[in-house]
Amino acid sequence: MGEGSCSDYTGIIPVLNEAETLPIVLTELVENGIPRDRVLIVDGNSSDGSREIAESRGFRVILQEGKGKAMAVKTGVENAGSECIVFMDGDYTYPARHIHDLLKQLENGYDLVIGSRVYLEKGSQSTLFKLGNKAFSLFFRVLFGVKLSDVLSGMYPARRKLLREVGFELTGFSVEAEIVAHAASTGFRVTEVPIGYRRRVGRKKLGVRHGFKIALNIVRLTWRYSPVFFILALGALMLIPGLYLDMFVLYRWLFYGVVHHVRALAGITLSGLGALWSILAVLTLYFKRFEIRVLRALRDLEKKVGSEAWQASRGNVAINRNSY
Ligand SMILES: Nc1nc2c(ncn2[C@@H]2O[C@H](COP(=O)(O)OP(=O)(O)OP(=O)(O)O)[C@@H](O)[C@H]2O)c(=O)[nH]1
Ligand SMILES: [Mg+2]
Repeated sequence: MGEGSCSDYTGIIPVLNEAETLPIVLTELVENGIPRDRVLIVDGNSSDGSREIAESRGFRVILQEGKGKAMAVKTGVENAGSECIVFMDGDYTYPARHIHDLLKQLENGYDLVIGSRVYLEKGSQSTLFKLGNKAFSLFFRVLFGVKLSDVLSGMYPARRKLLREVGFELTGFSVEAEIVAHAASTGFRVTEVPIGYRRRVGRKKLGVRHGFKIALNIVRLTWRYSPVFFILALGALMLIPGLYLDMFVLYRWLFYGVVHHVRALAGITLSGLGALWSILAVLTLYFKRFEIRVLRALRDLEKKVGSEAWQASRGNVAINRNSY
């Protein structure tokens, strides 16, 4: 692997009414060696003076298109001029000291590096959120075969090439999940690095409502990235009433000598179809993962050719055409 340095990067911070925390976030960035001109604040039309706070400290602020964090991320990607982009929230929950370590992994050939929130400050994450995050992680493991522990993290560097391919169609707080789903399902290299996470200052914006939205978005992502699996998995649900009927018929026959012909037929049909659908669903998963492996190999090859051609154009190495 290896695809060029990230010395030129943009730090994108989506901000909506973060006047309380933005000053310490910006100070922390500078203290950690992040130059002001590498940071792009994407404002969601804040009414608390967040925009003015950032501008008065010499940071570049742009107004997002549309509404919601996903659209803010999209606006940021469209306005970032660099190949490497790193995202961070403006609520002082993500320590800026991790930025350089995360970017290093991009330089090591990854396309997306998730800052996995492992070192949690007490009270920084609710149980509901942890459950939702676990559900997403399981979803990514089953569907795409990637082992990630914090797909909803708001601190992650990524290559612009990947981000430009994302549709940004999921509204709400699942923009990160959409980026990870696109990366994992189309052969981009994804990894994670453990980071710290602080308790939010001020009122938490995530609630039970967002929990439902996250669940709905898992369904939408499955439909989008693996529709055949989705249909077959739904069909596999026939196994539950089918097995119930089978057990009932068997029980009545064994203990009471009563034979339920119609229920037996229905039970066998449902459980048979359900079993068949389950097998087909597992097979589609297998083929999906195979497709991902092929795409990943192609992307790796593309990077290798690209970086060698780039080096050759600088006169450093000659392209060895026999090496593929
Ligand atoms: N531009 C823009 N930024 C947003 C919008 N919604 C949230 N943000 C910012 O996105 C970042 C993450 O939002 P949070 O509200 O902290 O979301 P969260 O971290 O998932 O939830 P909490 O647990 O409440 O912190 C923060 O910097 C917000 O200010 C929006 O609609 N537009
Ligand atoms: Mg937050």
